Order: sequence, then C-alpha cells, then structure tokens
Amino acid sequence: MRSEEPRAVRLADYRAPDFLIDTVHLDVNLAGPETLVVSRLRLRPNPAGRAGVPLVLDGDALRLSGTPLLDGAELDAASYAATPTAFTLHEPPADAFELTLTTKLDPAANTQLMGLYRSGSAYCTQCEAEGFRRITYFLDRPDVLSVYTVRIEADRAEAPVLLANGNPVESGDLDGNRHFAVWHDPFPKPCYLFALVGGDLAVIKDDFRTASGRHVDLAIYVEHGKEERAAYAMDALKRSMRWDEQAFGREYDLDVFNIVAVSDFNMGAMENKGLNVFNDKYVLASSETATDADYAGIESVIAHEYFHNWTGNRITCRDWFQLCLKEGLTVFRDQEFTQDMRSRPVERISDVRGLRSVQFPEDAGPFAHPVRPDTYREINNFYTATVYEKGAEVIRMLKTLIGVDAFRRGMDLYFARHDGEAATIEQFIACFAEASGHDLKQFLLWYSQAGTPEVIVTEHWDASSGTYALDIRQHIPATPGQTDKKPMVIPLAFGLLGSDGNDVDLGSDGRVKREGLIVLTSGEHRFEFRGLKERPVPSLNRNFSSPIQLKIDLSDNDLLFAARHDGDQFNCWQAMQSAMTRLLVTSAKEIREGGKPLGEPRIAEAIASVLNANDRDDAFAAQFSILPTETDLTREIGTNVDPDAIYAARRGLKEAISAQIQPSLLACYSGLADQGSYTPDAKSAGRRSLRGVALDLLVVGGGDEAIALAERQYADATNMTDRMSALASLSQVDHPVRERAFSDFAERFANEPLVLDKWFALQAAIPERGTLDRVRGLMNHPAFSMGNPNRIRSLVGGFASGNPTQFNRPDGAGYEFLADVVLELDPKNPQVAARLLGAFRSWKTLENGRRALAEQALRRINAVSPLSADVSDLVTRALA
Ligand code: 0A1
Ligand code: ZN
Repeated sequence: MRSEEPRAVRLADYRAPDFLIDTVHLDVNLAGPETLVVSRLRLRPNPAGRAGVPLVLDGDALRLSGTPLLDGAELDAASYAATPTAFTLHEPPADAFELTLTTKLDPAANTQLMGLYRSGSAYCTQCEAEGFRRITYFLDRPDVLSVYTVRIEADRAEAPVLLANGNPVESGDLDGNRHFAVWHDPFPKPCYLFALVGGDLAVIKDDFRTASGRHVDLAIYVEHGKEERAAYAMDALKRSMRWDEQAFGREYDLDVFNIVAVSDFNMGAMENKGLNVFNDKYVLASSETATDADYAGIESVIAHEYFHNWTGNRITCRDWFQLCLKEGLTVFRDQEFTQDMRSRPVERISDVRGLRSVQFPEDAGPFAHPVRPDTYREINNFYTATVYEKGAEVIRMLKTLIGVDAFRRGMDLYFARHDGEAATIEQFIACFAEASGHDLKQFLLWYSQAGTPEVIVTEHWDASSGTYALDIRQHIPATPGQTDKKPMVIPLAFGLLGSDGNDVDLGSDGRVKREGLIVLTSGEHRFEFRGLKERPVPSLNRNFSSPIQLKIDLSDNDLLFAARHDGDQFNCWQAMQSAMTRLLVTSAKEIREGGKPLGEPRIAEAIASVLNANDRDDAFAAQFSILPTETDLTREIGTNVDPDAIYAARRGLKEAISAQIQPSLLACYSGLADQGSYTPDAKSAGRRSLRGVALDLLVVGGGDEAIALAERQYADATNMTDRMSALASLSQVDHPVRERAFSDFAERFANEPLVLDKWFALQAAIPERGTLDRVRGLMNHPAFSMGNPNRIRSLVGGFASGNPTQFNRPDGAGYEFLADVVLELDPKNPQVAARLLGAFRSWKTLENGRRALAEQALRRINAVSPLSADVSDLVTRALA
C-alpha cells in the first residue's frame, strides 16, 4: 500500500538498465511464515547503461534477512542500504560480480495475490507485472533477461509437488520429512515470467511430439478429485501446440509444459515460462458444472497462454508501455485459433460484441488510453480491453492491409530477428514494413492515438449517369490528454449489393485498393463507382475490418435487405444490429418522454425467417436474434443517458418480438431438444445457444406456459449450459418459480464454488429494485469471500457491470455500495478493487441526477487516505 500519490512513469524517459543480471540462482525454502528466499545474482554493468552509478534493486514490502554477500563475502553495513522498496549497493564493482541476498516472506499473509502467496493449501506465485520484487530484490523490469536455476525445498507431506520454470534437473529427500526439487530454465527471461508452485496437488499427464520430433511431457495440476475436469484443458493445449506449428511455424522449446490451476487468482491466467498458472475457472470443466461459454473460455485462455511462449516469452517487451506487443498479438493469435477451431463468422461476431461492449466504452470515457500508452502511474491498470482487444484489432488491420502472405513473412522476420530479445512496437512494425514494402509510419498512429475513430459516410446516387459515390470522412474524438488527432489508416473491406442480393462487379476502379478493399488515409475521401444500373446497398467494414464506429444513414429497408442478403455474414449480423439499435434508441427517447416502447414487425419477421430457414446455422441464428446490449445502447446514445429507459426499450422490443413470432420460437425451441450426451464442440454449442435464445424470448413474453417450459428445462437439464440458460431466463422474471430454481441450484452445487459464481452473478443481475439488498445479503453467504477474486467479480462485479438499471439506481445507492466495497477491499487486494471501478467508465454520459451521484461516490473514494496506487490512479482519472 503506497500512501503518497504514485509518480507517473513516461515512455519518453526510457533508459537502458545500468546493470544486467546474467544468471539467477534462487533457493526457496517454503516454510509458512518463515519462508526464506536466497537469491544469488550474477551481475555486470550494462555497456549500454551509465557507468559508475550505484546498483538499485527494486523491492516491495520486503524484509532482508541476514547480511548480504558480495562475491561470497559479507558486505559491511555502510556499503549498502535495504528498505522495503529498494536494495542499494552504493559502490558496485566495475566488472561482473555476484550478489547474494536473503529475504523472509510470509506467503499466507499476502492477500494481494502478487508475489509468493498461498491459494488453498498450495504456495504459488504471480509476478507480472511487478510481483517479483515482492519475492526478492531485483531489477524488476522486462528488459533484464536472465537464466534461472531454482531450488525449492518444502515439507514432503504439505507440498509433494514442487514446480518452477524450465526443465526438472534434480529432486530428492531431506531430513525432517522435507524434500527438494531443482529446476533450470535455459531461456533467458525477464523476472515477470518467473513462477514456482509447491503444494499437494493432483495431476493429469499427457505428451506431445513437436513437428521436428521433440518429445514434450504435459501436465495439468489441479485440486485432488478434480482430475477429470482438466481433460478438456489438456485437449485444448495439444490443439494449441499443433496449431501454432501449422499457422505460425512455432514449436514448443522445453522438455515439459506444466499448468497449475489455483482458485485464488487476480486475473485469468499467466504465461510463466514452462509453468502457466491458471485461475481454475479457465481449467476445470465438466458437462454438469461448466457451460459452453466456459468451455470456450478454457480453450481460448489455454491457447492464449500457450501462444505467449513465442509472443511474450521468447520475444518479450522492452518496457511495460509495450505491453500490447505481447498482448494484442497474442489475443490476435488466440482469436485466429478459435476461428479455426470453430466458426469464423460466428467467432468474429462474438469478438466484436466483446470489443464493443468493453473496449468501445473504455475508449469513449475517462479511462481512454492509446493501445500503447505513453504514461502510467500504475501498470496493473493497463491490462485493459484497449491493450488486449483493440491491440488485436490493430494486428488484424495490419494483416488486411498488407495481405496474408506479407503478414506471414513479417511474423517470420519478427521471430527470426528478435528471438531472445525485449522488443518495441516500432521494431515489430518495422518487420512488416520490410516484409511488405509498405510504409507503415501512418499506421503507427493506431498505437499512439486513443479513441474510436468515427467514419461518417454519405452516399450519392446519380441515376442518369449510373454513378454511385461514397463520401467518407473520418473523425477521431478527443480523449484525455489528446485533443488534436491526425487521420489514421483505415482499411474498409466492402461490397455493393445489387437488388439480386449479390455483390455488384466493380471491375478495377483505380480508387479501390484491392478487390473489396478501400483504404482511408486522409480526413476525407470520395469513392466513385460508375456504370451501375441501380443504386446499390453499401456493405462497409465487412468482417469488421477496422475497429471503428461506422456512421451511415441507411433506411430500414436497406438494413433488413442487407441482413438477409449480404455475402459477408458479419455484415448480415451487423445490419440487423443496426436496425435494432436505431429502433431502440428512438424507443428509449420516447419512453423518457412518457411514451411506450416501440416494436417493429419487420425486425421480428427477420428473426423468424432466420429461425425458420432450412439451412439454418444455429450459432449464427442465435447471434442474429440477440438484441444489442444495454451497454451498446448507452454508447450509442452517448449523453444524458437514462439506463431505465434503455432497459424498458429493450425489454419492450423483446416482448414485441416474442408476441409476434411465438409459434416460430416454440417450433425452433422444440426442434432443439436436449439430445442427451453432451459434447462441447461448436456445433452442439451453437444448438444449445439458439435453444437458450428462443427460450429467453419466450419467457420474456411472460406467459405461464413459457415459464413452465423454462422450469422444466431447468429441472431436466443434463448439462450446465441448458440448466443455466433456463435459470438465466427465469432470473429476469419476478415469479415464484425463480426463487425455487435459485434455491435448488444453491443446494445442488453447494460444494462447487465455480458453479456458485454463476449463481451469484445471475442474482446480482436481476433488474429489480430489491437486487441491491439481495447482493448485500449474498455477501454474507457462506460461499462468498472477500478474499477470493472470482467470488468478488461474480457478485460485486456482476452487479456493478452486469446490472445497468440497479447499479445506476436513481438514488445513487448502487454507486455508494460499490464505493464501500472498493474501500473495504483496497487494503487487501488493490488490483481487484481497482478493477471494480471499471463500472464507472461511462459515468460522465449519465443524465444529470445519476451523474452527480456517481461523482459523489467517486469523490468519497478519492478523499480516503491512504489509497493504493491502483485505486488512486483510477479514481483520479475518473474524476479528471
Ligand atoms: N499476462 C497475462 C495476464 C496477467 C497480467 C497480470 C497478472 O497479475 C495478476 C496476471 C495475469 C495474460 O495475458 O494472460
Ligand atoms: Zn496475455
């Protein structure tokens, strides 16, 4: 906990380290509150750094134990200084030297879950971004790469499993029921990739033969009794390993690959070299306890962490400003993997949904920052949707711009040129400029300019000459610290739809870069297409080729035509979303003015026709039929937002659709009955998701019959997906069946914390006045704990980020509740406390009454001292 205002770190101030650390020998003696870490470092002055300066190692809440050694001899007290946050050697030798330091730790007292801590009965570590300095004094920065040898010693009964990075070297018994293991990682790495685990864990094992014939032992460590639930994760791991060979030519490089699932973890998972540590939510699955979405989450997080082995570990980041170098690229890679494993268009739709619901609001509010920020006060607050998801979109655009082949050559060049290094975005982009011959200078603006570009399109049709023109203007909104923006490179994949529903053949018009691609580079462009027989319907930004807000005023007829006929499935979905969004925005406005929610028969018809189609793709049909979210509508409305009106508009449209197409919904629903044996593949998951969407629309319709249907589905479900979709639908109606189902669920899964997280989240999202009290009550439920990040995210995060009407109660009680929780949590786990504040990312767009109350809650947090750097940074930015 830092009490003073954290100082800003600036990209412009980057300096090479003054010292390098070639090797690290750690001797970790796991012994409860008497845990000792002996660290022997081989250091030398960095030729690229300053000469003759003191050596200053980072620390965070450290206690030195005993006297440090310099080349094996005790240092005298005057030659060094040790505080909790730094170890200084005043006059280090001019050549290579060895420094030995011992620190004493109490892992069980570490509630921040950064550094060495306990999760359940196991010891584990989390070092990214700056947790290693909570274990031992070190140059805790990603451009210091060292070869690690780690010896772990522990009680044999308490911790029969002892793991660290790299390959196992030696293990054996010691006196007093203790034992040890030695691990060596031959690949130089920054300390944020260090990990160790010691505990009594069960394991499932498998193996893998790489393309070049190397044998790799795979293991996933889980809580005893949960072994079977790790099978899907293992399968996903092997598929990831094969895919990275095939898609990127990347082989695994150690003899072993270990994954450990822990139940107390601040984030999703961590890519430590050869020893990934996971939030157990992203490892454990069985058909009875996990939904299709959970399985998909496991597949993508397993892939993500595995892919980091090349994009993040073999090539790491020079400094934390370059975080997107590993994260944006690795998200891009895991998205591509998922698209190959499942359906390309459906996955694209779901990725864009995610981007729009989290990153777009972030980019439009007080927390907006560039994909590569140029300043930070707390790096933990930059593990954001902008760095990750927008970072991935930027790579996707790069691929669209230079083409598939040049993209692959650029990746190959990047791997060849920077392997073993800590690189920058400029170095990464230079590889693609070289491989493609493109000048990518302007493209780099995607990394430095925050804000979602708006692309405003107006059409002109001249029937007499058969000329169709598009005037396209780009505008990048102001964001904190950035008012004047330069035009960016925006690749727009496009087509023009003729009245037969097919793309008009455009031949080779000089303005069109490649077939179906327009590239914007300046503020305004005009694109003309001649010789057309009729006005086409434009289909722009196909497959969401750029992460922009496209503004074009198409009629409902055009949109519904495109929704049916666009050859780009993404844009079929998009056209439908646009039609629904426009209606809902108008509807919300009318509701605020005392009117009734609007319906639109053609929207319901469009849904019915997709549901009734003979060649229906279930997963796509489900996406097609889901309304824009409340968050989407909040963003679309932009100012003076009333969450109650948005909710009423959305609910009203769902009711209207339900009433209008009930027979189609019923037919669709009954045609999708549970087939018994569960498999998590995309096709069966698509089937279940459509079943859930149909049920949800039916239940919103409100008839007792529909509620009975949901009740039956809940009770008869043979898998968690069907059980949850029934419970989710029921959770939205104030009916006695709901409470019966909730209590049944709690009983059934009383001993399954990950399952109860779903139960917490659903209740927290009930759009009713009583929910805040319910949430308060649930915080006293025996299964809830303020010590566990998953529980907090489900219940408190579920309320603050998943329940727009109740978090934004007009009396401000939702904001005050969140402020209370943040202040209570901050001293224990600042990272998770700060994350909860994400719920305030759009507070400035609220109508005046709520806005004032949100501000009041933020100011109350801001007035508390001390605050962690994490919370203080976010509150300050929220209020700026
Ligand atoms: N690099 C990880 C994310 C991560 C970041 C910080 C953490 O600290 C608690 C943990 C994980 C990833 O991208 O998966
Ligand atoms: Zn990552």
